[in-house]
Amino acid sequence: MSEKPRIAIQEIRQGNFRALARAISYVENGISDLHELLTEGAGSGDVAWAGLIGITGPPGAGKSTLVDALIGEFVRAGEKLAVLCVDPSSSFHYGALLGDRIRMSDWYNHPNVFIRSLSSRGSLGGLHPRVPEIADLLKLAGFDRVIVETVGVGQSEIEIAALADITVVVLVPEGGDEIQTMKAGILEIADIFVVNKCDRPGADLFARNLQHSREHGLHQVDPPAVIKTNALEKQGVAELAQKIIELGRIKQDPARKIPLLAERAWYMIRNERIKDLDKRELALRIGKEVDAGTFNLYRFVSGFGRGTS
Ligand SMILES: Nc1nc2c(ncn2[C@@H]2O[C@H](COP(=O)(O)OP(=O)(O)OP(=O)(O)O)[C@@H](O)[C@H]2O)c(=O)[nH]1
Ligand SMILES: [Mg+2]
Repeated sequence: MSEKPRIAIQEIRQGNFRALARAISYVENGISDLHELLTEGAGSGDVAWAGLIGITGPPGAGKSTLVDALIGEFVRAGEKLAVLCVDPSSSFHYGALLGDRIRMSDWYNHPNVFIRSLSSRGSLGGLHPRVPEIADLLKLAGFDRVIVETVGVGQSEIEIAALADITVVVLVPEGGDEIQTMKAGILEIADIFVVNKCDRPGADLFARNLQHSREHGLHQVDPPAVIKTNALEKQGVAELAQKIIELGRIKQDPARKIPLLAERAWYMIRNERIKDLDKRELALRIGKEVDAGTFNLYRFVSGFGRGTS
């Protein structure tokens, strides 16, 4: 059996982006995992890091433009930033297109900024199952914050909201109907609502309505902030960065962190348990039993659970 490729953590820590990109590919494609590295100590067990930021919202809301502007704020504050862009609907070609779009970022060649797109392969319409691990690798590599941009379709926004330390939902003034149809869970989980494209009519009213609905919503202890931005002109972006920094400090509190760590554990355990489940394989086995006239769904499932089928 060939050995798994080694993750060159020393080089990565020294800021070798090429080694980092390679390591992410290994993790993304399941060639290597970080378990050895991360179970050794400092790493995933580190409670006092609240730098995983999820940015989600409908297609075209201005998430990438906003992320670009946000990077500027954090870099000016002396931080190292990593950005992962996840496109749940990406076929191979669309994924490539997304990659090109990210490459147009102003920050692509900045030494303190690392930008990477991720496919959502194997994730049943949600996030790439290795996102928490990749975020931990980036943390280990010394990034102060990891921003994950997901388009708010499929399961990805629910998943990132559950996994991220801070969830930012980006909406636009025309998004009144979106609030009505927004997936259950997002309204409750969002830490910050951004009304982007506030140069467009209706932004003030929309922001006021959001403010109102959050005050009367099912909110946890802290109702989310509502911030208006014009990402193109970088208006409101400093305020957004400030809010993220402030919330990051609050969220380092271990008591607040435990439910989040439970979410991450659940996500990783679930993915580990289902990783060998393949629907085509199931169909083949079921087909054989149906042909033989012996098929019973419950017997099949319980037999499978015991690993005997
Ligand atoms: N008028 C206006 N246009 C904006 C603003 N922010 C972004 N845009 C434009 O909106 C379009 C979509 O912006 P993106 O940043 O690609 O949006 P996105 O949410 O990342 O899009 P997807 O990743 O495809 O879902 C682009 O043409 C931007 O130039 C804004 O504040 N005002
Ligand atoms: Mg985008």
